[in-house]
Amino acid sequence: MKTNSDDLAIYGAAPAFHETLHVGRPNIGDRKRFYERIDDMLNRRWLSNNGPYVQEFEQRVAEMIGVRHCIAMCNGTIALEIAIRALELKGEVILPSFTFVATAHALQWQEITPVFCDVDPATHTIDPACIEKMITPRTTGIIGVHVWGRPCAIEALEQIAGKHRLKLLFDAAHGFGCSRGGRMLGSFGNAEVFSFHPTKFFNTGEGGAIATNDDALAQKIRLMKNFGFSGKHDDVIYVGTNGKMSELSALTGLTNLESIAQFIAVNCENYETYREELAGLPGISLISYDQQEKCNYQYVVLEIDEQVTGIGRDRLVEILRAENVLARRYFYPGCHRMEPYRSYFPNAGLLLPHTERLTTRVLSLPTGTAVSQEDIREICRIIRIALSQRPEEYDRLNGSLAVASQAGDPPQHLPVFMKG
Ligand code: T4K
Repeated sequence: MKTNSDDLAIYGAAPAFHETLHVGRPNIGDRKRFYERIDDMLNRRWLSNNGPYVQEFEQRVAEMIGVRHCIAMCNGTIALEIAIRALELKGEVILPSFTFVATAHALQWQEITPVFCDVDPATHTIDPACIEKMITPRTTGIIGVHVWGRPCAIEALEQIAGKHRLKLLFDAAHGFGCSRGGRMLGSFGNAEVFSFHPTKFFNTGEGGAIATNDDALAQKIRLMKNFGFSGKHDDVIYVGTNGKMSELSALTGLTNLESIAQFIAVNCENYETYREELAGLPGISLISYDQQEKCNYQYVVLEIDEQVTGIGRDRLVEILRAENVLARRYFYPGCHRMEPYRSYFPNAGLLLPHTERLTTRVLSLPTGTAVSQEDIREICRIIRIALSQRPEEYDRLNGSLAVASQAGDPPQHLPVFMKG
């Protein structure tokens, strides 16, 4: 157990953890059920193309979120691309820059211009008050992102979309298992898109889904994800791609679905421990979740106010990484500062003050079933020690970080094969 700054690995002490603690370690369901289903799949010799596990998975998810259609996909990014295309979005689409880059890329990939909008600093989701002034005659839609599983201001977005006859799509990559007004995410807007990547609290290996209550849209999406095949052999009636979920992914999903109550309970307990252990630390705030709603508690996100802590977010990330705690700076630096967007819109940051601020202050910490309560207490102790350093110790910290970078140390977080 670390007790003071001399114990910090950044100053040469042994790291707190031998094995790296990650943000986004997959939650794994019952292995026996998993292997049984694999055997079943192999015996059946049906591995893809709308197999029985995919059909069962789609039905279970649709029931769980209370939506007419769930169309399983090979990943969340392709699901976004297909949803965007099926909704016939073109020209310009308004979305937050404070999201994973896949949201913007899914538009740009189809030569649709992403128009970045600022977020509400309290919720980290797209700020409806900023949207209307970004609407032009070329605007065809809005994409809201339920960042950290906290729902967007859905009613305000619906109202703006209705008034301007825009399509409304939600990137619900973080939002599986969460609700708004008692209604599960997945059933809002024209459609919602989930990611079931291993870093999400519920995973299918790789995977995603589009959820919608629109029958015609669902039918179009089904055609699009399967090359435009009508369902009859050799009969293509639409332009399509390959967005199909495999049977292996679907059976992984079916198995993990059986454990989601447990995954959420662990996440919730982890979140509460972080909350207790970090309580009262000046300059540190832990994002909150609405206890009245269903939440998956997948993200333990801190906001660091350097004016108060004296140590900025990036310094804290380095201190944690030296301890083998791979904290992540999601979503640094913001889509508008990534290519090709930063070349297309070099001044976008001027319109995104809250996004700019958040991307330098926000930090995600490890949680999920791979992290123990004791791990969390030790992470919190490290954060407390890091923040309790006296200003004269910051010079020592700056020195340690400079030595590490001059020595050309590969960043701790790179996989072994990428280290020089
Ligand atoms: N929209 C939003 C808002 C999203 O957050 C995402 C994905 C998407 C759309 C697109 O959905 P997908 O097409 O991915 O289904 C990760 C994920 O790759 C990405 O899915 C996720 N968002 C994003 C927030 O995080 P990276 O580049 O940070 O991944 P990586 O390789 O650094 O992994 C994250 C951590 O998880 C690592 O520390 C290691 C750990 N990990 C990862 C995998 C894959 C494991 O422990 N086991 C694993 O199997 O993007």
